[in-house]
Amino acid sequence: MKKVLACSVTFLALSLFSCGDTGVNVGGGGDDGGGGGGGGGGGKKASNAVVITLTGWETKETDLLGDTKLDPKISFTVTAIQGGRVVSNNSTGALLDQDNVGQSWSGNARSSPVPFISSADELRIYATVIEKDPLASDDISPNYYASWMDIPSAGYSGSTSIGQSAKGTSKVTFSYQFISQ
Ligand SMILES: [Ca+2]
Ligand SMILES: [Ca+2]
Repeated sequence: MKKVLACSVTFLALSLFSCGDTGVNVGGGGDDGGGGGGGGGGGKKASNAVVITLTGWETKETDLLGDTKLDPKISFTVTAIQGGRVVSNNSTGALLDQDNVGQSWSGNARSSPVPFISSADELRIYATVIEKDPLASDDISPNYYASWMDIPSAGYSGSTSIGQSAKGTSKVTFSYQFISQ
């Protein structure tokens, strides 16, 4: 399921992302029977943080003079939106920050828990990918983000990819685990 955002909402969320960005609705509520309840159902504990593990990155971007040994720095931002407003916006540190890794990477780079406002209507996870250069680094972040319209319950986990491997952008694959802390 996909949804196209109104420009105003996108602008409010993060000015880094231009109008017309598309969110990928990963689906909330969990696959464990409750579904769609927004974590409010009896017995389910609401989550207020998410642990993100970067597992893959790909691009077709090239570096100076066509060099394919890229130097990526990758982090994630967790944005909670309530009533059309951003109510929390927290980032992981860099989960990958290496030189000359090429145009793809795979592994397991796990974040600390990233907190968010649990009463939000929507939760988004954005990936930021910087291709480092000595003088002017390039932002090759995905043009997509993951979105949950119902905040998953604590214990819910899964994985997804956002974006595409192309010039000027990236495909980022990650897993997520919602927790209560
Ligand atoms: Ca570059
Ligand atoms: Ca570079």
